[in-house]
Amino acid sequence: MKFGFRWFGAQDDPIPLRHIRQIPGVSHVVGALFDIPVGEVWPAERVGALKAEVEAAGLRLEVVESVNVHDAIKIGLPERDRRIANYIQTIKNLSAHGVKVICYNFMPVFDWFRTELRHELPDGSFGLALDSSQVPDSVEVMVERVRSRSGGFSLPGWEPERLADVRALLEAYADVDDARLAANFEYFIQAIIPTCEAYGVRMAVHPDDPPWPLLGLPRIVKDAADLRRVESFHDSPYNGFTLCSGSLAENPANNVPAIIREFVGRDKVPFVHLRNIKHTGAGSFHESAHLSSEGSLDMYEVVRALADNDFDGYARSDHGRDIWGERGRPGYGLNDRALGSCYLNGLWEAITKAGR
Ligand SMILES: [Mn+2]
Repeated sequence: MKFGFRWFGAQDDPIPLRHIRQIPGVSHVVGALFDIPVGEVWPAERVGALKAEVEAAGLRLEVVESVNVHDAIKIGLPERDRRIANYIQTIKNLSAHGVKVICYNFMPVFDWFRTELRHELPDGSFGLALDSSQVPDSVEVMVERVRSRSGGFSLPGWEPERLADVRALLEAYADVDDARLAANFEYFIQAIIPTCEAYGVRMAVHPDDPPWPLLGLPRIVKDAADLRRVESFHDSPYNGFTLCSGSLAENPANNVPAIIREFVGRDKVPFVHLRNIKHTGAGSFHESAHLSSEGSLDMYEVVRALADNDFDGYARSDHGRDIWGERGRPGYGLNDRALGSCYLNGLWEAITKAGR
């Protein structure tokens, strides 16, 4: 397992690379070019500059999160072929600089969804939370709520430019049901995977977060059955998954260790996100510290499922809380994600050594 840490770039992340370099066990940065509009080509020289910056700090850049998929592709508009051609060029440009894995998602409109970005926990720390009773009827209210509570950061998937007319965007999805979204997903996968195979870049779709429909929008990457359908679009190690323990576990019916065993066992998982959540009611949860004792997920079983299947892909600690007075990017402060990295590396060492 190669351990990484998500970083939002020197312009937009308060955490310097030299601090990431000091987290024990972390050797990779999971990065992106956050300023390139969705659907445009990532210029090769910009990718090369990012890689050089990361390597100058003693870290590696082999996983990109995310190259987002343009809404025209998800909706199936005539413009999609041009957007797919751009995506294919981006895959080639990333490959030219040694990127091995692209994380992405196929969620309409919203990449992730929480009602609270600064939910106070009993120990005085703050984490993200979704309280299903607090989801507003109006998407404009929701967009404004996220914007005003983001602590001044532009949050991926909630870019103000893209959501400036969120009502029109939602209307564009009016005829896109589960079946149509799945057909558009299959069209995209069949178009890009031959390039991925030729250029050695593995696609890794992130599960829907949360894994259920919201605001009338379909969700089609929610559970093991959905993952098997995605797999069937083009059966190849290059058409794989970012198994995110927290996103999948938000639905208590998802058995996360079993999902890991199934898909890692078939070599379909180049990348994992490891975090814990605590269920607080039907359709409601808050994010917690990474330890099993702090949430609803047995993280020992999650890491053991990876180790038992000789997982040799990339991992990172997912969302952390704000602790010790840090006011970080929501979910992406330094301190708690660093604690999570150490805990997860400790589980990995204990499990893999005991198995020898
Ligand atoms: Mn995740």
